[in-house]
Amino acid sequence: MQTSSMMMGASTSTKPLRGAFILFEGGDRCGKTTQSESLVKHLHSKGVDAELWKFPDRQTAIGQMINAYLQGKTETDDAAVHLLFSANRWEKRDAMLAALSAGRTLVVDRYAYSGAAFTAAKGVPGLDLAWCKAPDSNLPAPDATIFLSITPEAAAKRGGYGSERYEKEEMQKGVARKFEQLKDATWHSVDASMSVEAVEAEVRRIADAALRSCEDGRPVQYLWL
Ligand code: NYM
Ligand code: MG
Repeated sequence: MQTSSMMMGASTSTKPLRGAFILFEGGDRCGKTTQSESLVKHLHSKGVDAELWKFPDRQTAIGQMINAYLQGKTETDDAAVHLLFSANRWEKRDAMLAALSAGRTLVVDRYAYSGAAFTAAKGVPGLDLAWCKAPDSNLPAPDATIFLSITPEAAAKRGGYGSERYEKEEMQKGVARKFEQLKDATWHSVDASMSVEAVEAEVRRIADAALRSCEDGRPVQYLWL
């Protein structure tokens, strides 16, 4: 009896294992929604405590301002809206850290990399990549960023872009170039033009490795890496 409980104690450790922060990034129509939902289902099927989060979170007061802007219902200064996107992440920071330390894995659909890439792609004087990155500095960083890579031409063929702001081929090309400059140590580029199943297999491999690194005691990291 004593031996088995000691063994359990040894294998589970006193501090609960933290969850992993797995981020999906990419241009519009790259398959992030399909893949992030599929990954969460897969993790659940393996008994992993996992949740899907999405940025912008359009539910909050700040998120509603962002939503109105994306739908073209309001015009907002480019710098001001950039700071709203960032604030929309900051207002979730405490909940994010609490979930991770409670052992919950967060699968996140867009984050600070989208924030920097989309605003910097506008080419507004003064709003360069360094300026765009600054407000997100010190937010929790992902353990793995899965970048679903697809050419804007191929993405546009997927039933066309939606009608939201930014969903234009020219803009998406600029965004792709900015993402290229944002690659860091967390980055895993996956060819999103492959079949859904092939992308899923790659995604699961990357996610498994991220979960294992957190099990091995990797602490939460902070932007920018
Ligand atoms: N977007 C998203 C930004 O411009 N800045 C940000 O910080 C984030 C998180 O919002 N075209 C853009 C990228 C998308 C749009 O996202 C809405 P989605 O994933 O299409 O709902
Ligand atoms: Mg979109």
